[in-house]
Amino acid sequence: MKQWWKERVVYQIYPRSFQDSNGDGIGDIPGIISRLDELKDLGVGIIWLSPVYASPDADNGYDISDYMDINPKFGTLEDMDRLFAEAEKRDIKIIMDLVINHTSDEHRWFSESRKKDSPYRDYYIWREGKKNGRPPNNWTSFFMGNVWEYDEQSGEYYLHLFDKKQPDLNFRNPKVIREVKDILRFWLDRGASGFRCDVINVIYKTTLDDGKRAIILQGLEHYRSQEGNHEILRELRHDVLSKYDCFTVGETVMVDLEDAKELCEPEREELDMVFYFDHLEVDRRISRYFPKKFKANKLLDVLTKWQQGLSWNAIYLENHDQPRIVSHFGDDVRYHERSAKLLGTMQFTLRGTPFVYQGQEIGMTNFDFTGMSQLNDVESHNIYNLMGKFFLPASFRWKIIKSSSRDNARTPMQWSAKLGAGFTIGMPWLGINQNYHTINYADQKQQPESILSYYKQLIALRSSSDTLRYGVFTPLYSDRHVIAYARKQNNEQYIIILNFSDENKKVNYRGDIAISNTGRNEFHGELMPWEAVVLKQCDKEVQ
Ligand code: TEU
Ligand code: CA
Repeated sequence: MKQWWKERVVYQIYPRSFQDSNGDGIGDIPGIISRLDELKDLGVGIIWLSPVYASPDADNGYDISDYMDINPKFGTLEDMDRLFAEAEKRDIKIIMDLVINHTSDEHRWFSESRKKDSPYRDYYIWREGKKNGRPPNNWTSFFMGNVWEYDEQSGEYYLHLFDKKQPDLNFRNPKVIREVKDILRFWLDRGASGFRCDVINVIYKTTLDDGKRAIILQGLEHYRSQEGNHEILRELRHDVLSKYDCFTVGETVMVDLEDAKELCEPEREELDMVFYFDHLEVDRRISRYFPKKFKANKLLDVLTKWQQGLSWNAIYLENHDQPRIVSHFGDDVRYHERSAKLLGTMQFTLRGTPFVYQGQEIGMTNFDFTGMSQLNDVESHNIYNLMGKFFLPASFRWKIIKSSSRDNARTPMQWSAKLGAGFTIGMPWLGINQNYHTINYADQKQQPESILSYYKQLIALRSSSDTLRYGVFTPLYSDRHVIAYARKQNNEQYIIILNFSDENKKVNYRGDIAISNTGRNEFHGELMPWEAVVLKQCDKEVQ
């Protein structure tokens, strides 16, 4: 079925790194407003705003202390209202980040909850330790270590799947669900068009029994995609979301295709789309922190599974938790521009709603930091320290962090070659990548051959083609370096051919070019290094 959120392109803003307006080195809401015209120009139709709520920023806003107020670093509720209005003027919708698995430990609910006899006690998950003085169970956290923190004040432990400053809410308590509904209504009434739902498939903990032994996320089987979780999603949809013209995309962790179907197939009436991680993990083992060799055919296998398995996909290559895609799947040294364009070509020719992360449209690369002291990310520090406990050498630990740290995606947006990269006139909260002199928005805006200009063309192409938005996906060919697939609808077909290598490659396709990252007009079967071509065939040519 056609839907507006299937036709528009989403752009993710990580507010603190997007645009500073007052020189304090932190991006803010007035800064976002000042860049709306640039987003419109790119062809963006929806903004996903990473958290802007009140927060002590232990995890950069993913630890919320008041869901109905704005972090003063970013502005005020009035600024937010102005952002909704200014975006609407430009026909840009906004979805908010809904972080409800946990709150900040500085949320009023949690301060109350620390008192044993408070009506808020049951808003969180409190347990006594084991007799031998050990924590209540053996679960391990997403950010490493145990999930339990002992609280002196009440003599019990509370559960936190993420940092200890992010206590998990208790979704077995109907009052918590009621609070969430109020939060949804609050933002929908103010102008939000939906939500990106943070770690939404782990909010319901069925039991607190010990988990079976596992290298990562011990205990997962007690809280991943549980029936109770599905029930809550249906309830939120039925009681609130269905009353508005809005959509949801769930960030769903550790999901396989079967899980994902249950979370987002339309007849389930839970979520509209999910972010899964399979495609980004084709060159990783166990987790993001353990790389292995990239093989293009493996990527096509994974894409095929999800393209054909779900009725609608959320297509993303980057977000604020992942290294930059041109540094990950591309070649950010020798073929920076061409490989960035190839990856964009892939993203806009797959079936699903495309999500572009800020800076991706200019090919921003991983950070150029040289040591841990330059990093901010809580997860990176936790992991670096944990590896230290296992006596891993510092050089090895740094190598792992350098390629996988979340700060790779969080360095400030490179708007121009001016001091501060056009992001700030002050001291940026996180170091700016020095390649802003050569990789920046202002220069690329002037250059018809730039990555930015190519993204505009890709977005325009997708917007003009029902086949590219809704057509059926079919894999055609793959080897270790090259993949090809088709998108087809009625009597029109596109063939997409991508060369993930720095060598020339031959394939058996010919035809007229709809778009290519080398600017060629005809294709006779030979690909240049990192070349992407999209062929268009009509009528009789299509079998
Ligand atoms: O991320 C959840 C998640 O599982 C990861 O991608 C996670 O960041 C981790 O790196 C796994 O290695 C979401 C948010 O996107 C992230 O920024 C938050 O830190 C996290 O939830 C907690 O709210
Ligand atoms: Ca600021």
